[in-house]
Amino acid sequence: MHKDDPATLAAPALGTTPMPRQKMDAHWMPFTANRQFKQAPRLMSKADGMHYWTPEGRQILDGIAGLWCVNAGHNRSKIVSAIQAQAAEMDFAPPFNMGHPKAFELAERLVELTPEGVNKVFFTNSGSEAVETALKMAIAYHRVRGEGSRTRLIGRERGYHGVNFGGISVGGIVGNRKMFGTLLGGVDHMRHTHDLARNAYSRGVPAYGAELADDLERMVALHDASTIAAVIVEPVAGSTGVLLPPKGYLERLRALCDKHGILLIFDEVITGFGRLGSPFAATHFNVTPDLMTVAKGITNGSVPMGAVFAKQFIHDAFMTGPEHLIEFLHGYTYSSHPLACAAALGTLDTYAEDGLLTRAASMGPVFENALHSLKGLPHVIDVRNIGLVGGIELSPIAGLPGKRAFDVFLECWERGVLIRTTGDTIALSPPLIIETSHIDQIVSTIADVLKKQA
Ligand code: PXG
Repeated sequence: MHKDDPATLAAPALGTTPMPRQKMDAHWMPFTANRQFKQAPRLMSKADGMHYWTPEGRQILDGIAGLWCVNAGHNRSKIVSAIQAQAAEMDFAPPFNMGHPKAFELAERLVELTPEGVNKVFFTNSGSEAVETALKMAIAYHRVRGEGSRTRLIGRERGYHGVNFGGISVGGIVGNRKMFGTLLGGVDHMRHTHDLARNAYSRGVPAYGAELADDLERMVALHDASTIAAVIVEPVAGSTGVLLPPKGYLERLRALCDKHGILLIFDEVITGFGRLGSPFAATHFNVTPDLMTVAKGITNGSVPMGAVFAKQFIHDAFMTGPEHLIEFLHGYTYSSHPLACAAALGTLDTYAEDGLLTRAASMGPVFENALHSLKGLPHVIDVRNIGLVGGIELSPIAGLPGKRAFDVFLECWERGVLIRTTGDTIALSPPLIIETSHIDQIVSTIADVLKKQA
C-alpha cells in the first residue's frame, strides 16, 4: 500500500510501520453508536490478566471484565489450553439424542456450586437463550403437571433479560422494547426498586424498598395466581445501571412465590460465578430460586455458553410418558458445544485454584471505599456497590440523557481505563483478580475526568 494512500492511518504501530486503516463499512455493530464508533474506532487486539491492548500497543485497564464476563482475567492458561486441546480432539458433537463426556462432567461440576436442590443443568449459548429457555421451561412445567392455565410471566421495570422476544417482553428497558411491536402477550411488570430519595449512597444493599416485592400480590389480585407461571428478576440488576435489591426484598419475593405456587427465576447472567463474593447471588443472599439463568462467567467469556439451572422437581415433572419420547421439546444445535464445555471446565478449575468465587467478598470493602470517595465530585448523585460491582450515577446534561456518562467513558478510554456506561450511570465490574492498585487507577481516572468536566 502506498504511504500516501488515504486508507493508511497516521498512528504508527509501536513506532514501526503505519497501521492500515481497516474497512469498517460491512460490520453492523451490536448495541453500538455505529456512526460515532466508525469515526473514531476503539479497537482491542490483545488481552492478558487485567488488561487489553489496542492494535497500536496502548495498554487499557479492564474495569468491566470485558462485559461482566472475564471474571478470572484474560488469557488464563488452563482455559486457553482446554480450548486448544478440545478443538484438536473433537470439534462438534450433535447434542440431541447424543452426548459427549465433557457435557456431563461440566453439569456435575456446576451443580456442586449451585444452592441445595438446584441440581439440573440445561445448556444454551448465551444469556438471552438461557432466559428464553427458563421462561419456556416454567410455562411447560405447569402444563405437564396439569395446570396449563399458568402461562403469565411477571418481570420488572428496568429489568434486562437479553434481547430475544421473551427476554424483552419480561424486561423493562423501554428503549429495548419500544421498536419491536407487541412482544409476548400475558406479561406484566412489578415496579423497579431504584429510589434515590431514600437510598442514595447506600453501601451494599439499600435499607428501603422491601415492600416493593408486594407488587406481586397486586399482580395476583389482578390476574389471579392460577394464571401466573413465573416471576423473573435480576437479583442485582446490571444493565439498567446497577440496582441492588433492598434489604429483605428477595426473601419477600420468594415467600410470595411459594404462597401462590409461582416459580421464581433469578437471572444470574451477571451475578453468577463470584461477582458478589459467593458463587451466585442465590448463595450470597441465601434465597433459592426455582430456576437460574447464567452465561458470561461460565466460560470466563472465552467461548459463548449459557445455562439454566433447575430444581429437581421441575425436571422431574417432565419425566413422564413413554420413555422413547422427547420430554422437553427445546434445545439449540450448539447446546453443550464441546469447545464451550472444555472452556467452562478450564474456567471452573481456574476459579477454584485462585479462590475467585469468593474473592469479591474480601476485595469488596476496598472497592466500596474507593468508589464512595467519588461522593461530592461534580455531577455525582449516587454511588452503589456490592461485591465487585459498582454503579456511579451522574446527573444528566439537560436535554441530552446519557451524554455526560458517555463522554466520561470516552475520556477514560483515552486515559487507558475501560469502563461501561448505561444511561448516565457508570457501571464497573472488574475481573475478580483485581488488586488495590488497579482499583485506585480506575477510581482516580474517573475522578480526574469528572473534575475536568466540571
Ligand atoms: N440477562 C442479564 C441479567 C444480562 O445482564 C443477558 C441476560 C443476556 O445475555 P447475552 O449473553 O444474550 O448478552 C444479560 C447480558 C451491560 C451489558 O453493559 C450487559 C449485558 C449485555 C450487554 C451489556 O451492562 N448482559
